[in-house]
Amino acid sequence: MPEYQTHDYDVLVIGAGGAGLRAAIEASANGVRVGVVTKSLLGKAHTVMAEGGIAAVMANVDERDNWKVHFADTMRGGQYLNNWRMAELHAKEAPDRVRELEAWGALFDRTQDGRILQRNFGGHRYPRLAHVGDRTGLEMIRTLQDHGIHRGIEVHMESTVLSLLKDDGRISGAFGYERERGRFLLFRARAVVLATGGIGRAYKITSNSWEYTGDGHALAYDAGASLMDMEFVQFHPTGMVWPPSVRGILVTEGVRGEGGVLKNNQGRRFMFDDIPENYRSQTADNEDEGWRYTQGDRNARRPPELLTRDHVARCIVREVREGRGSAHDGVFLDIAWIKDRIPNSAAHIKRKLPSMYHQFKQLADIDITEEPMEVGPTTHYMMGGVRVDPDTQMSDVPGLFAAGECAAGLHGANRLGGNSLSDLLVFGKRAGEYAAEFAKENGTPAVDSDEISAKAQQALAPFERTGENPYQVQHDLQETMQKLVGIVRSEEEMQQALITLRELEHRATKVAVPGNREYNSAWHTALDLRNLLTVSQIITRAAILRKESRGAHFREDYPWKDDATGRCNILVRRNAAGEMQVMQEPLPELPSELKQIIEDMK
Ligand code: MEZ
Repeated sequence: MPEYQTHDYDVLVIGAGGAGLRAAIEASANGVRVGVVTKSLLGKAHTVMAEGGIAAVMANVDERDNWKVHFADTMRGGQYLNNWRMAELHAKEAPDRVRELEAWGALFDRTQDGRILQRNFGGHRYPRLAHVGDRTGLEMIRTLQDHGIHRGIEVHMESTVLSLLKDDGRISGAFGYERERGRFLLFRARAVVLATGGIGRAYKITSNSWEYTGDGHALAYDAGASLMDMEFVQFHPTGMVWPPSVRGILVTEGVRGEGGVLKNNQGRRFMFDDIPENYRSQTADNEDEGWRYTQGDRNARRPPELLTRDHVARCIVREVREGRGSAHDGVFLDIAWIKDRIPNSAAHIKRKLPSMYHQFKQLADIDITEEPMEVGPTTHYMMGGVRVDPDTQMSDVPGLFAAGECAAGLHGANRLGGNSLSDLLVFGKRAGEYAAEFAKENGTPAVDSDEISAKAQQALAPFERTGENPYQVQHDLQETMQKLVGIVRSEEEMQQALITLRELEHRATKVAVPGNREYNSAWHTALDLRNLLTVSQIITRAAILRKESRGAHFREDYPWKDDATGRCNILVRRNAAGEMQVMQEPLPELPSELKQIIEDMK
């Protein structure tokens, strides 16, 4: 029987990005024993890729802003599939979470009179993103990490959870391994919070690093929880496209918030060519007005580059497909043009966007204060995830909570930039609080040692085989999802994807790894494949069922929004026979006072 180390906690948090750390801090503040497991090193999380800011109504730059506007913006951006209660809680609680972060030591850029500075972002009516240059996510992680460590939270770094454990229907812990020695770990816990982030590594071009293989999504699904809105994958419009080794790395929306514009190979600002009806009255129709908006003119309307991400990404795809793209299948993002508008523009750009300046200088030898950047869409964020109770963040499985990117509900069909950092603060806190409460109210569940032993044997199986290399299967999976279930989808291509995914699933059961258990990344990749394949299949099946185009989900064969069939959530869960069930669920009824807010904001 393989050996394993055992750790006991009241609340186990899986994932140490913003949501995981915020949940761990809150659970610990509620007086329970908390452990955090992170696949990577502490401080390395996709949270840092939310560079441009945290969306929260502080009204520091425009006093017309209030929670109702933020609520309405979020619902409209999500094409009204959002869980209204989560959107309401988020808009109301985000400002307090930002102030709390500041009290814990986060440094923000300031207004002239010393308040937290806020910038414009796509789909937000007023300047709303509290930021630190273009390193906001990094500052958030640094602050939460320091605060968490001070609270005495135990962290298991470079450790991966392979499965969740249950006792009589209720969560009882998790089983995994640590990467360095390959030793197995058993975590016994009264409550578990999933905060594992996204699924970006199911695609070839992504802003996500190697850790984001849909672990929380797949763990929850395997444990019997429902997943929701999985067809909605966000392709951020601007990732680097050149050189090939950096393709997909994020170029913050903050560039456009600071006045950057998108142009095709004819030098045309193509975003003026297609402005959706429901944003027309708020969108500038000429360059001058757009510029005045970014400079704080309250009578001006926002430039079309600040339309929602789903729309901007599709416009870029159109330019490339129709032959108006850049040499490397992207378009041009130009912030250097502001030198015609403001003095000392180079110093201004370096101050507002220091990371972007260095990123392009070092990785592409481009000086963004002088030349345009070449950019194109990159898989950035998963709107779908574990279906949770909006107040407590508990899933359908008692004792299993989820927060941040691996939970569904807040963002509906499309997330507004900046709403993820506020999401993980607001709902990370709530998940931690309610998980602690659950742990206090429920005794210690049992763990079955035979089950642990079987899981360990299964994890070691790739060492016993001779067969294919896991990297090849991973590569083919990423190619398949990128090509057949990407920004523009069709029934025929997605049915083809399902066939290929089944073949890949079969190949994954046969992969072999050489060497031993110590820091063996081929073994780690072999173990990640299962989650990647599960989430890819879920995304594809949900996307096939949604026969319309809405938000981030665009179907070439159903290019319109169909309110008669599309105003629903799509749920995916495993039935008792272990089969994947995909079904539509009506949206929760919106209370009349919130309906009125949306109407008033229109
Ligand atoms: O929320 C995000 O994804 C974000 C702030 C990203 C960015 O462009 O900076």
